[in-house]
Amino acid sequence: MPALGRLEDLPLDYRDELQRLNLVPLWPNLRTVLPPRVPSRQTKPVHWPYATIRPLLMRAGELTPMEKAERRVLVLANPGHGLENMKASPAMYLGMQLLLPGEWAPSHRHTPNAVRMVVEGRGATTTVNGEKCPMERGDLILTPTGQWHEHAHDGDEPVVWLDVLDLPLVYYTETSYAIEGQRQAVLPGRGDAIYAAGGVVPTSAFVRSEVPYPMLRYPWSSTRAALVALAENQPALEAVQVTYVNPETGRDVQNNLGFYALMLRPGQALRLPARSSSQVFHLIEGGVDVQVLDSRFPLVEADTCCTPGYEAVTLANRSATEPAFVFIADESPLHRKLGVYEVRA
Ligand code: 1HN
Repeated sequence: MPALGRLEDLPLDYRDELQRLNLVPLWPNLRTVLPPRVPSRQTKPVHWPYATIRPLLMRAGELTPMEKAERRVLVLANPGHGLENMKASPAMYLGMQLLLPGEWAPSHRHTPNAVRMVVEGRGATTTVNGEKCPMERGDLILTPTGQWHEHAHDGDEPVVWLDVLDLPLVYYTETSYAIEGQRQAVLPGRGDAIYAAGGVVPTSAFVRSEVPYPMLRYPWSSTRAALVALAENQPALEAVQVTYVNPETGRDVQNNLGFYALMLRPGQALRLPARSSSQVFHLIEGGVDVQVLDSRFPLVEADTCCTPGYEAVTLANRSATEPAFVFIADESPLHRKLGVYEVRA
């Protein structure tokens, strides 16, 4: 590729006049916005060990009452994007949220899509549009765009969960805002009960056509059982992975981010080929080494890490006798919509 003219090559008066008229020459910037073959990425591989987050989160519980926080969260920020921008990757926001016994995080709705992956504790619930979802370790709970949601805690130990939002994307498009609400009346009925069986969905046209997010809670016990069954029934399958889908459409549960659960067989090392999307890995059970570029992260339970797009990632189960279970989030639904999704061998 030939080198292109630089800004400094242009006479000062010409540059000044362009600037005054809000004009910019393309050629000095062309290779920056269109680099050869591989995009430039600000996303750095980052490991956030839970053992380092937890004491700081508990301290936040002492320092900042709910009334002063609304959501008591420590954001997992990627230094490559600038900490203040609160991005784990171009489109993903991550935060560890603490709710103490008796606390309530008030109802609101907003344009960004969110999910919660429960990390520790029992007794908390998230109510989404009137559906009260219990929160247990490994459960995935959706609060999609525009849905009222609030968190409550009737238990007796701290509850922590990982929030994953497409906030950076929604903020970037200047469409991010929230509306405060009232405490929700809890309605009867739970999507995770209605859709508990694979392969059958309610025939009712109402359920099938009118509810955009029919299932809001994906219990870990079911997801784990699905992975174990998949591993047993497809002994030759390399990537024992399931995708969290809308049970009515079979499509990704949310508009922009994709969510998956992966089981590594005892002793298994799995190479995920390079793909366009950044990825987030959160270890639910076991011990897994995550390797990308020059980084190797020895994840223990409740640890989280992220990896940039266009790089192969290898996940290795450190146990020779027990399986390991990983929650994964990525930006592939967004990439598919943009038409830029790719996997490279
Ligand atoms: C939010 O609504 C929650 O509802 C958590 O728990 C984190 C981060 C940014 C914007 C909205 C919640 C959030 C958030």
